[in-house]
Amino acid sequence: MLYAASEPNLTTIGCIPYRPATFRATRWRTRLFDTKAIALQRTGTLGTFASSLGQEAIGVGIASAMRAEDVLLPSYRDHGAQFLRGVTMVECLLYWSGDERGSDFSGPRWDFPNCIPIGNQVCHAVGVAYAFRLRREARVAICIIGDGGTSKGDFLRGHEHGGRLAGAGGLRDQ
Ligand SMILES: Cc1ncc(C[n+]2csc(CCOP(=O)(O)OP(=O)(O)O)c2C)c(N)n1
Repeated sequence: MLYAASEPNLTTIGCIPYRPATFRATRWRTRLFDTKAIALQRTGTLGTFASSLGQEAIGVGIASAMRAEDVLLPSYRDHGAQFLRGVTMVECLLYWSGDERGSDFSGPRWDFPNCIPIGNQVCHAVGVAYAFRLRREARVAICIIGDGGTSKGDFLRGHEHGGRLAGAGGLRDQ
């Protein structure tokens, strides 16, 4: 779902060009990373980890429609989107090991860290979109949420406020 003052024209707002090879490679990298991370977690090396097995294309697809200056507000299974936007695997592993330096991304400096509380990222995304609007910046805030999150108050309030704001914000229910 995209909140926009007018119907967005994806060719004119300058999305990252769709490159099938990069898209496929990032999907596979995400799948391989996932397999390895789960193995590390099961053997006690990694504290915890939220698998994105089978839904890699969602994150990668969303990120491939974003521009570098847009802002991603990920949930805990959005590694594919983060990798395509330039978050490194080392940062991801640091984060899941409990080291917050993993959220200090060397690539997309303005992207948000993983949102663990279900639904909070929707309100954050609306706030970011509101800031863009006040600053008159042509940027988009995108958050991703699971099915269960859509029954949370934060989702409903964020959704309502985002709709009223009709600013530049996006919400993807995976
Ligand atoms: C506010 C809040 N309540 C409960 C939890 C515990 N919790 C972690 S994952 C999860 C299920 C979320 O399901 P869904 O939104 O469908 O996303 P999925 O994990 O299936 O991608 C819950 C309830 C949480 N993280 N945050």
